[in-house]
Amino acid sequence: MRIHAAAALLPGGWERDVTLVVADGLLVSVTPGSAALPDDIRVEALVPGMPNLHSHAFQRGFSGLTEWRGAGRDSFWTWREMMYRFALQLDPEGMEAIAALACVEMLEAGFTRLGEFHYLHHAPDGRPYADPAEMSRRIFAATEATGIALTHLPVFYAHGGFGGAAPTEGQRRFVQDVDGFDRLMEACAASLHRPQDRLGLAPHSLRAATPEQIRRLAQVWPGRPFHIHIAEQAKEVEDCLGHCGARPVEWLMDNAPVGPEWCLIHATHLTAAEVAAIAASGAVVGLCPLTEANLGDGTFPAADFLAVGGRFGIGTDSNVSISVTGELQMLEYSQRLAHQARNICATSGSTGTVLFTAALQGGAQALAAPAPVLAPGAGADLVALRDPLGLDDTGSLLDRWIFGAGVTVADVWASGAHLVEGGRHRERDRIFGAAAKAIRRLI
Ligand code: NGQ
Ligand code: ZN
Repeated sequence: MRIHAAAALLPGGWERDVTLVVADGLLVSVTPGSAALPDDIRVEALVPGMPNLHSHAFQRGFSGLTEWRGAGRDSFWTWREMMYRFALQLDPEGMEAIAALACVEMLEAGFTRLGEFHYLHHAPDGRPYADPAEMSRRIFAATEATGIALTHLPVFYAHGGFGGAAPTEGQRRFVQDVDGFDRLMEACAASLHRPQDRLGLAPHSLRAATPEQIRRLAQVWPGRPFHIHIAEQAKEVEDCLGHCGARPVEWLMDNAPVGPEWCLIHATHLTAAEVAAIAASGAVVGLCPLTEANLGDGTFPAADFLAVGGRFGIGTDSNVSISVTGELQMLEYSQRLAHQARNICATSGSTGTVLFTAALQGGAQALAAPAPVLAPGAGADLVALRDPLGLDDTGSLLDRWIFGAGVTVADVWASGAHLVEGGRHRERDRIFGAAAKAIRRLI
C-alpha cells in the first residue's frame, strides 16, 4: 500500500509531498519530495498515531451519567461508588460491546494503541470465571474487531485500602491473590496473538496492593510495562503518610525499583523532590487530564516536571470523553489557569507540537510500543489530518488541531490497517448498535 501525504511530520520536522510505503503493518519507506502515483491513497497532513496509555474501557458505558449533583458533597469517592455499581452489573458480552465502542472512538480521535488497565476480572458474584482471562479476552476481542493495537495491563488488586485492609463488597470482582494473578498473566500471554500486542501488568495502587506484593510483582514479571495509580487524590496522600510515614511517590521511589518501564498514573500531588525523583528515574507519568478534571483530582505540576526533563504520555482513563486534542488541551489549560500565563508546556515554538511529540514518545515508552515516528521500520500507525481552510501552514497545524477549530482527523491506520476513513471507523454503525443495546440494559 502507498500513501501520499501533501505534508508529513517526519523525525526532523514537517516535509512536503511524502510517499509512504506500508507492508506487513510496518513503514517500508518514507520519501519526501516525491510525486503521487495514480493509485496512491492521498491525504493532506500525516502525523504518527497517539498511544492511549491508560484506559478502563468499561467506564465508557456510563459516560455523562455521573454529572448529577447528589445530596452532600460530590467527590472522587462518591463517583467511585457509582462506578462500582456499574461494574458489578457488567457481563462479558457487555464488556466486549462497550470496549469496542471505546476503541472506535479512540481510533476516530487519533489513538492507535490502547493501554488497558484491566481489573474487572471475576463474575458479578465475585467468583472467578472458569477461564481466568474471560474478561481480558473480551478486551482482546474488542481490539481485534476494531483494529487498535493493545498493550494489556492485567491489574493486581488485593485490598480495600492502605495497610492491607479487607476489600469491600463493591470490589469483589477485582480481588485476587498473587497466585491467581500469575495464572491470569499466563492465560493472557497464551492468548494474545497479534504481532502488535503487548502484555504488561499493573498493581492497582498503594491502596490495593501492599509494599511486599508490589516488590514481588516487579521481581516475578521484570522488563514489562509496569503501571500503577499514584497520588491522585489528597486523601490518598494523607492516608499514605499515616500508614507508611511517607507520601505515595516518595515511598515508591525509596522502596520500589522504579525505572523506565514504570508508568505512574496521575501523580497529581507531588512535592518538588518527588517531581525531580520521577524525572530522574526515567519513568513516564501517565496524565489523564480530562478525567482528572472530571473527578476533581487536582493539577499536575507540568511546568516544573517538564523543566527537569520529565516524560509523560496521555490516557483517557474513565473515557468520559475520548479525545487526543481534549487531553492535550486540558493539560496546557490547567497550567495556564494555575500560573495565570500562556504557552506553559513549551519553552519555545509551537505548544501543540511540543505536547503532541512528547506524548507520543512517553506513551510509546509506557506501552512498549514501536517508535512513534514516520520512518522506515516503524509501525504504520498513522493519522491524517484535514484542514477545511487549506491554510497550507504546517507550523501551526497541530496548534490549530489541539486548540483551534476546524482541523479534524480524516484517516487512521493502526498497524498498517486503514480503519478510519472520512473521520468514521469502518465498523462504527455495527459497534455502536451493539454497545447501545448493552448500555440500555445496564442503566
Ligand atoms: C479505577 N479510577 O481504577 O477505575 C480508579 C478508581 C480507585 C481512578 N483512579 C478506583 N481515576 O482508584 O480506587
Ligand atoms: Zn485509572
